[in-house]
Amino acid sequence: MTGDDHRQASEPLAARSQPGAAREPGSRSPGPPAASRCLVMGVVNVTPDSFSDGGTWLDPDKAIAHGLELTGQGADIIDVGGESTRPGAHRVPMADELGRVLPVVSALAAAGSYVSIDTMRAEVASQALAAGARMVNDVSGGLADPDMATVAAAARVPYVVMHWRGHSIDMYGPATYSDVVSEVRAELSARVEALTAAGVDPANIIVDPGLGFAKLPEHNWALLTSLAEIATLPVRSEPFPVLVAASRKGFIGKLLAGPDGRQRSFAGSDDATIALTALAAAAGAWCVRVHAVPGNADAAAVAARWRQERAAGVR
Ligand code: PMM
Repeated sequence: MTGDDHRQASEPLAARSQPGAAREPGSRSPGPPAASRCLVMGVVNVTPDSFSDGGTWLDPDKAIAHGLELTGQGADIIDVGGESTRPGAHRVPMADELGRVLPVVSALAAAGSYVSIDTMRAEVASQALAAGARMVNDVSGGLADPDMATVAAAARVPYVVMHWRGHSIDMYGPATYSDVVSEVRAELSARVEALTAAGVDPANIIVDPGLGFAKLPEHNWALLTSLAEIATLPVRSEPFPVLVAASRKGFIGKLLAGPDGRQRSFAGSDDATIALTALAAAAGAWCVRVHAVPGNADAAAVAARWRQERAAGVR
């Protein structure tokens, strides 16, 4: 890898000259941002109660500064959310969600960050896109709000369709599967079919297995080791880009529990998240959604070099 390659690999999308990066906010050409490596999405939760960072970035100035810091650390995309989806969470009134995310989205977009809006509400997505967001991340895959498909279709922006079985108030009730990989694939495929029938361009769809959402640890591990199958859905033969959002989730903390059985802390799970980023990126993930950017950006660069070598030298 040359010095130029390395700079390219570690430069944030917002500053890079390639298809996704070159896209101006208004241009709305189909397809998610492209890169020669797995992209890194930095999380800005503007919430009082998200599971790992709730309350830390609720103040808009702090959230904006954090988003800029993540961009400076190499995040390609900044995912701004105003509603926690931690297990047991209640819905947040829409006015609160809008009040949390809009100032942060506007400021980060104006500063040149590539902003994704993490919401299940069509109206929030619509207002965030008008404020400069360039991508929609919907953990419900269009199920929570029937108008989301219309907004995503009209906006013609990249749209993350996550596998979801219901609101977080009952996170684990629906976590029953006889074959988690084939059931998640079938349910994601049905969502993609419904969304494309409603006008969403399939070229804009990114799929996400929804780690932790109606999933027990064994389900998460099965899905993580089946990313190629998640990408290739029954609905079409060409693979979809896959987003992996494992960062700090409880199944990592459980894996790393100490001899006393106490689960590893959220921030104490960051090194294991980096390990998962390397594995997911080497397996072809399109993007990882993470709280701590630098180590994950390095892992994505390592995996890109790994993939390049593997593709060049089948020896
Ligand atoms: N998880 C959370 C929030 N947003 N978006 C996608 N696409 N996939 C996820 O798994 C996902 C998400 C919850 O985690 P957080 O509290 O760390 O934001």
